[in-house]
Amino acid sequence: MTMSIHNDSSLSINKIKNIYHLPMTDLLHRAHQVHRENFDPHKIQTSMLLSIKTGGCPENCSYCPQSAHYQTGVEKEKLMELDDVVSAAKAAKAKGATRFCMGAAWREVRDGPLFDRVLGMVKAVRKLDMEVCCTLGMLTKSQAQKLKEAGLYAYNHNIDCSENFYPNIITTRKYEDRIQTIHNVREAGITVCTGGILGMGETEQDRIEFLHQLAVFDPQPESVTINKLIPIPGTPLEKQKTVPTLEVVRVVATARLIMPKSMIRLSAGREGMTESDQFLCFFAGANSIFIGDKLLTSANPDLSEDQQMFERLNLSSSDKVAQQPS
Ligand code: SAM
Ligand code: DTB
Ligand code: SF4
Repeated sequence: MTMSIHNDSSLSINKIKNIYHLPMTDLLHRAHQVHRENFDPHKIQTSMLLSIKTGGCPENCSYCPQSAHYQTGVEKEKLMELDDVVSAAKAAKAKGATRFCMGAAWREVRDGPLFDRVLGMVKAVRKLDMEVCCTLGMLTKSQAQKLKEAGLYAYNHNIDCSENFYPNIITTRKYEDRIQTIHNVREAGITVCTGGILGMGETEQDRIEFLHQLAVFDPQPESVTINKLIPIPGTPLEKQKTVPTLEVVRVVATARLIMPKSMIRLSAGREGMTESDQFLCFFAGANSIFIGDKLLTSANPDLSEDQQMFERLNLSSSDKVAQQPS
């Protein structure tokens, strides 16, 4: 059954628009208040990413360094071996990560030995007592079920932007395909991590519709990922202008108000944001980041820089690892 994209909800697009356009002082005040009601505002979850299968992806996502459609200098690599992934996960844990996310540049998962190897990775990382997350492209219901049985805690699958803006960015798959995978993940009992990218040329209306789509998932995603576009030379979006920080803050604050219990991850694009920029995002309700000097293929701030930022802002890494959903 294909689920509808917009289900019934009292959270109308207009209501979200009114929140998004509140005077900044009121928006920040309200978002921070809701943040405090639901979370410890001094705690930030730290996750680490590993690209287990890099480059050569058949999709044409206009932002992506790993798409085979563009010359970005990212070399195509084979799926990593189990032992190397386990070593990387142990190193991530030693650096304070409580969540480990394995990413593959695949359009979709195919059943067979490679998927079986990924299932082995999930099982092995699960034993290290971290939240295990994967982002592998589209999944069927039975693949989602197998990942769940292997111990997967979360699956990341981004809607990226509004449905209307989507065809400007990707034409090798449909928005509905993404939504369907998210439903498959949810049905298998895996927690949902989804979000998108700011700064791809979208309008404010697109951002509001994007936020609306995230908020009307029922239940709402446990984790919402907000990326600031990293413009990659060789991709169609290489010349995009940087999004002003206050626009990122507006999106984070709106997300916090309409999804009060979701973790909000300030993801790609922290490199180049000042400490005060990031502080505003944390104040507005962001409570998770990726640590380590590399995201999947692009740069992220050094761990020591983040540690110093945490000290100066009196933040600490949340040590709690969520219970596995039943
Ligand atoms: N292939 C899988 C998929 O598309 O779901 C998993 C990996 S894909 C790289 C994960 C997410 O990274 C994308 O959905 C996109 O939101 C984000 N991303 C990729 N390139 C980016 C960039 N240049 N700037 C910001 N975010 C980016
Ligand atoms: C997400 O929303 N952002 C992360 C994670 N989910 C997988 C990935 C960001 C990728 C940035 C570009 C790169 O490193 O290749
Ligand atoms: Fe990149 Fe994922 Fe799109 Fe492939 S499907 S081009 S890895 S974002």
